Amino acid sequence: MADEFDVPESHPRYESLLTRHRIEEGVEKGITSKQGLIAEGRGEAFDYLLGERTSESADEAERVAAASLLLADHPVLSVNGNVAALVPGEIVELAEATGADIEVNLFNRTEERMEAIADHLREHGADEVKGLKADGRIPGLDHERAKVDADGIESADVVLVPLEDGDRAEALGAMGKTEIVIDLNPLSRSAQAAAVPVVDNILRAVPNITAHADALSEQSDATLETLVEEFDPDAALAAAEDTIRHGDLA
Ligand code: PTJ
Repeated sequence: MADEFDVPESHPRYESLLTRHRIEEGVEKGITSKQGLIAEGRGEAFDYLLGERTSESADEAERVAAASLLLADHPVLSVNGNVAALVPGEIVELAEATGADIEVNLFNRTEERMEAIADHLREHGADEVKGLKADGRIPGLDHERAKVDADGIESADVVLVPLEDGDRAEALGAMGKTEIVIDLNPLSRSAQAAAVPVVDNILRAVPNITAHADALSEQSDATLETLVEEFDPDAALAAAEDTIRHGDLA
């Protein structure tokens, strides 16, 4: 994908332009929904106000996200149309580093998009992609949005839900799952519902969670549990909101 993108890396808006290019291609390939373009624009505005970098508190949340995934009995990484367009290979690497399943789970679910995303993930190295059986349900949501795999998200104990709609993030939380949410808006209901809110661009967050997982892989469960227990999600959200409201954009 990126090879058809001819903006030089030295361009000051390189990352942002690459992101737009990937999302646009995602729409053209039938992976990303048109609403995904709007979501991308909203995310960019928050990223700009956050300084387009991983803050210290986001890095800490990413480390805790890695610890939660490593501790989980059945971790699942949920992939929607934006995630598939932006970080397909990086999601596969995170799944490998943490032993997680990958499941396609769409807000605007159609069988064509489900298949296109699963194929795209396989092209990027995924062995198994869940979500197509749809023999499980998230209680409290309407039919299409509630569809999950019984041996995937339905039976997961820890779920990574990046760029998620608030309703579904809350419904997954109500199922008793530990939710790790990646969302650039610290005020979104998804981020607020998360046990581990990661307020960072998914482009930076996913590879950084993988790097932390690799670094933590030899640690004892007790050490990982301490990291998770000491994490304060409200403090992480407050730090991000403070940067957005009072940060220095210079
Ligand atoms: O592919 P589907 O059908 O599952 O639909 C996916 C979208 C994203 C369209 C759907 O889930 C949706 O409408 O989401 P929202 O409610 O717009 O929420 C998306 C959130 O992701 C917003 O809070 C954005 O600020 C945030 N966001 C957008 N781009 C990024 C991001 N967060 C992290 N990294 C990004 N690159």
